Amino acid sequence: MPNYRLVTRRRTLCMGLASLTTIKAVEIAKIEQQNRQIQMLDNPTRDFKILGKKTLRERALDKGLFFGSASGEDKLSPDTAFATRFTKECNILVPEGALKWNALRPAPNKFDFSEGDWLVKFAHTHGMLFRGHTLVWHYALPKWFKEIVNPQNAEKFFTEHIATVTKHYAGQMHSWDVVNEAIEPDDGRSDGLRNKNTPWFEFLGPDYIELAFRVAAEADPKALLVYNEAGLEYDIPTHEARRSAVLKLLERLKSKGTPIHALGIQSHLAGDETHFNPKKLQKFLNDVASLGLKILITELDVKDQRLPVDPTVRDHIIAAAYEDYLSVVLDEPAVIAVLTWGLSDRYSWLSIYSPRSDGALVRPLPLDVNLKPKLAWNAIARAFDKSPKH
Ligand code: 9MR
Repeated sequence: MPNYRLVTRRRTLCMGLASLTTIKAVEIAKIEQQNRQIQMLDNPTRDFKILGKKTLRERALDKGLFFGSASGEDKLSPDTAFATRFTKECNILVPEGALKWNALRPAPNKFDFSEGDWLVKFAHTHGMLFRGHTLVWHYALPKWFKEIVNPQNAEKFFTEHIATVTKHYAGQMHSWDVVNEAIEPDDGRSDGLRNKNTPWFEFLGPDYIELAFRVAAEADPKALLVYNEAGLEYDIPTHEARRSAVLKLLERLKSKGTPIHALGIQSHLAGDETHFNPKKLQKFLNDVASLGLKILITELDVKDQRLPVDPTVRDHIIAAAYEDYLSVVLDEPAVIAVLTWGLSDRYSWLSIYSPRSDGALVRPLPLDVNLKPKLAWNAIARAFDKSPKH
């Protein structure tokens, strides 16, 4: 007599395995399809030839633009080869971390300007402008912050921080990212403002953004005051929602007479993103410009985490992303500067935050680890060369 229970169990197991196999097959098909799409991004015949020997800073200046990058004392001070190349290529420097709360505020009543001061001196000694990043962010707060800051004293900490830091660098700053990443439509508010995990919204309400610009303008009337935001570049629903929320925020700030002068578009691009829509991006830039605002590309790089490992193929796809993006951006007269988030693959946040699963080094920036220009460098140079005068 067959053991019916065993048979049933075996049958269930077989059915389970069968559906697992189907799921696996669907997943494999999906990955293969993605891989095919990525391969199609590469056009090996597209050349990135450049004319002349000018550096990026010279090519940008020819068009009335600035080109620069983010870095820190920990790289520019010990790595002289890198520092020399940096000063050749860039005419604007932004600290990658030195002016964030967690760097500036070792203790509740203490400010530490040592790295910022080193960087501003380095910039000005080498004929570079200096820009500040960032006065208000929900992230990169010091460890003591959670225990000390509360609804009663938050406004005091907020205004004191902005006033002290902007006064310290008053007259030396080209521009300040006054508020960074205040939009998060996923948080569910109709105006798209981030209201979760942000002490500023939680303690001060939505008007903290306007307040920040007013305090900064009073302390440093010369600096260009910028609202800086991520995730605005592609034709995908999440970016569409973010663009629309940013525009609404900028309109609101302008209508209240807030001293805001520019939008910073971070531009962390993804090499495998297929939803780039020049018309949509152009329209967004135009809408921002028609509010009387300037535009800066503040943190440009191209993530290559999921691109084919072959560096030749990878560099082609990355360069195409740079050139396609910058060609649209530089057509907009309101754009005044392009900054990459790091200059050489020797130092990129993506090697830590978005490493490749195969262990290969990431290649998101214009120079390789040996400071040699890659196709991405050519792509930026070509975009400047083709750009109209600004
Ligand atoms: O590249 C920066 C990384 O080294 C820091 O650990 C991190 C937190 O301070 O910030 C990174 O820079 C971010 C920038 O400040 C705001 N836009 C996104 C950038 C990349 O995460």
